[in-house]
Amino acid sequence: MYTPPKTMLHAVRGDITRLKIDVIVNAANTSLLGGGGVDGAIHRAAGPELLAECRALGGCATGESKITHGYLLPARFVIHTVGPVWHGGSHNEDDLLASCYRNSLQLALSHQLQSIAFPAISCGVYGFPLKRAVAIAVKEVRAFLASEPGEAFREIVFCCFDEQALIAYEIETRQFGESPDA
Ligand code: AR6
Repeated sequence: MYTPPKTMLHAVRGDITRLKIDVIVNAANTSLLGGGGVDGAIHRAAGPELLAECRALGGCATGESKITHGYLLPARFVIHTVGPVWHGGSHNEDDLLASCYRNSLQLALSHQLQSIAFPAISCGVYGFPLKRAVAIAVKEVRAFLASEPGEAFREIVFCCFDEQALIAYEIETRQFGESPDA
């Protein structure tokens, strides 16, 4: 019986705009017209054509995702998703964050993209507690992979801008035995 290769799920430290991968995910805001943090970095690296394509998308609701080309980025596409702003945890933040991951994976799959990198959505300006967000991210990605028949992705990367995020992801992915060095 054919056993498809396992999806490589791992955390790396670095700048997501430098990754040569099918698609990177942007932690955007509902306007999709750019901002600070990873959003600003992605728009700067992709060039003005990205903003022009984003303008035509008409924004994006929290928890949802939209796709554009990558333009000057090494990544072929960008999936823009809008994470929740942290308001203490009782405003549906966990479910909305989980939706960002689920909808982004679904969108990538529907475009036949096989490698995808996520930043720590909502963990910067939007103030989501890092460990809690990382647990949701890893759980949601695993649930998505488990629900897909066959092998959906070759590689899923959690791209961490700082050491603290990297450690949090390494702990969480290692618990499931998915880091290559686990
Ligand atoms: N590569 C990877 N990760 C990065 C990079 C990068 N180049 N730059 C920052 N991060 P944030 P949010 C990390 O604030 O919390 C924007 O203005 C960062 O260290 O970018 O979802 C949008 O327009 C943190 O761990 O996104 C929205 O208004 C993570 O990316 C708002 O910020 C997310 O931090 C979204 O806030």
